[in-house]
Amino acid sequence: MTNSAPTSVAIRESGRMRRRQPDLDVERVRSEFPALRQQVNGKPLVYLDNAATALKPQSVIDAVVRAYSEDSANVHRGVHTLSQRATDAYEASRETVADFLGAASPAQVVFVRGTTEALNLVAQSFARPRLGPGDEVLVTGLEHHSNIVPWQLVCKQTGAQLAVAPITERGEVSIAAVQSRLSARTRIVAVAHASNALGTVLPVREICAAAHAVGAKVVVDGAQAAPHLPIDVTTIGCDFYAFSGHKVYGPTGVGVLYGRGDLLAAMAPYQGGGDMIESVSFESTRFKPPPHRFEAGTPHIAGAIGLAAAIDYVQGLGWEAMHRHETRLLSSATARLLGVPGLQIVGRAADKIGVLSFVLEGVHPHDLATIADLEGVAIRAGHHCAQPVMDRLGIVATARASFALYNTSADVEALHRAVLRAQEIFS
Ligand code: C6P
Repeated sequence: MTNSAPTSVAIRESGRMRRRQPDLDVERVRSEFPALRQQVNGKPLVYLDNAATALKPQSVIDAVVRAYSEDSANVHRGVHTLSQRATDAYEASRETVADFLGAASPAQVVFVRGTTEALNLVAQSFARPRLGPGDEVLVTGLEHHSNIVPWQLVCKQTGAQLAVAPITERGEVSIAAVQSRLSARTRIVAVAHASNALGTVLPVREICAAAHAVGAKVVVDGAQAAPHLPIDVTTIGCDFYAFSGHKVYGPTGVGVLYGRGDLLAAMAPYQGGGDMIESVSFESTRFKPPPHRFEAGTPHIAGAIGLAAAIDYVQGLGWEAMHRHETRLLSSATARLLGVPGLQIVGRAADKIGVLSFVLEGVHPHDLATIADLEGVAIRAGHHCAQPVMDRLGIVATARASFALYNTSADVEALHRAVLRAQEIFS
């Protein structure tokens, strides 16, 4: 594992001793991400599209290379040494993920392709057989399409209705808003832990408690929270939790569905195929217990191993130091951009991850992102797969800068310069 693990230092605060992690050694962190060593359009890369996907540290790249160059075999199938090594590494990755999520057992961790597949799995395997006319699935007004469309599909299949808890003008979802849409008809509540378009962090713990009080199950879309906040599914109290490997500095094509043990055990398989069965005959098939029941076919073995390396990497840096660093970047970028005439920040929640969405008068977000790219600054523009958020706020798109642990105040300055450059060109 390559990381910049800080050692704890004791600081005196408010008259009592408290353990505080030292600040991130950002220059050292940056040296561990090879993609940052390049120039884009003749300028040093300033990567601010982390909500779309994060760059990968060398330790993750090495773990994936090792998986293919040394332990390159299928899992759960061979008695030969390579297959056993691959199986051990794959199953050890499951344990790392279980620990990362605070899950009670690795059996509660299902490897999938990403958040999208995890949410579809819950919709089809858990919700579909349990929903019917008169039932409701509750989402919020700031969900990513991946946490809307699977529920629309299952509602259509079962006759259930989709209900929506509204967001405020600032982009917040209050517990009162959720409660106002909960009823005895609510069977599933599907909510983001953090919004990709606005950065809002939702009160998922309170939402779980309120949903459980009416007998509903809660599915949390953790795609944007997992890279930024320590996750503990037991404390949150959710029934399912989904996240993607590529947003937590891991490989693409791998992600995780956490499910409560009793719920996973009561669910039918999502897909059929090899490696998910105990026995097969033409008359009947017996399925393996979870999690393997939900992992039909050859899984993304190197991806799961790379994901475990990514988790080791972020855990080694420490959540408190990362969070403090990203919060500082968000605050300084917010202050800097608010000083630009005609610029409006979209999403002003009190509790946010490092996502800064904005619109600039007279400049389409796509033009702004194109001009930023010419300056070497990578940001995203568009509806961010959250069209209902745009509709609610009366806009079609935003430009979005999203921060990660390797970003610096120099990156914030480069963003600010790129915004001013776009304004100058279009004025
Ligand atoms: N958001 C973004 O630029 P996948 O594609 O399965 O890894 O993740 C889907 C997804 C689900 N929920 C949330 C909250 C997300 O942010 C995303 C992915 C990217 O914002 C790509 S659209």
